[in-house]
Amino acid sequence: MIDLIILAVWLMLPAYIANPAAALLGGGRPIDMGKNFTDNKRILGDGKTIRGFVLGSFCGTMVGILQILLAPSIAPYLQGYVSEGMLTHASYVALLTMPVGALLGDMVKSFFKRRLGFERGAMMPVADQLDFVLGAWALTYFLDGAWFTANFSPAIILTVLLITPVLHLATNFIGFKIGRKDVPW
Ligand code: CTP
Ligand code: MG
Ligand code: K
Repeated sequence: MIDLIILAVWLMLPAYIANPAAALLGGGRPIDMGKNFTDNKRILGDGKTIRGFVLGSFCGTMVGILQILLAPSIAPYLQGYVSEGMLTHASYVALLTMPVGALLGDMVKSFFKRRLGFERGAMMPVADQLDFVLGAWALTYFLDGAWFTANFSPAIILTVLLITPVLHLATNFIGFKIGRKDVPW
């Protein structure tokens, strides 16, 4: 089981990094330029900024590049935990699609949150925790389906769906404690 968790975190890391990086480094001009949708509510809201999107994607991609560079030295320690070759079968497409897809998924969720009347930052259980996972998977599947299906077995997908909410809540709690988030979710 621990092997599944290690591999799930390893595969998801560029997407996982994108969110807290956007929270730490985001701010400034909102992506929706402050505009309202036809329902007179904000299209996305002030929580989705251009800087957060760009720097969050950048950090996720940088972490993915580090992973590719480190994989050969880490792989021997994980022998027996993850199947051979897993850590070293890199996708240069996924380096971008995992973090960018994660933040696109987060944006799509905010769009629907606003339509449903949730204020910026209001908690929407499940959607808040899995938005970026679904976004990362969708964009990656679309642009590098071969890599996606080779790595994301049903067991890994289930593991990611189970561990992500826990990891997400833990990260957000830290963000709240250090004063980067107004709410602990
Ligand atoms: N953030 C950003 N740009 C993004 C995504 C996030 O600047 N594209 C920053 C914002 O400061 C945001 C914080 O990260 O407030 C936390 O992100 P998230 O929880 O996704 O946003 P919320 O403020 O909760 O807004 P929403 O209700 O729309 O999800
Ligand atoms: Mg939030
Ligand atoms: K989020």
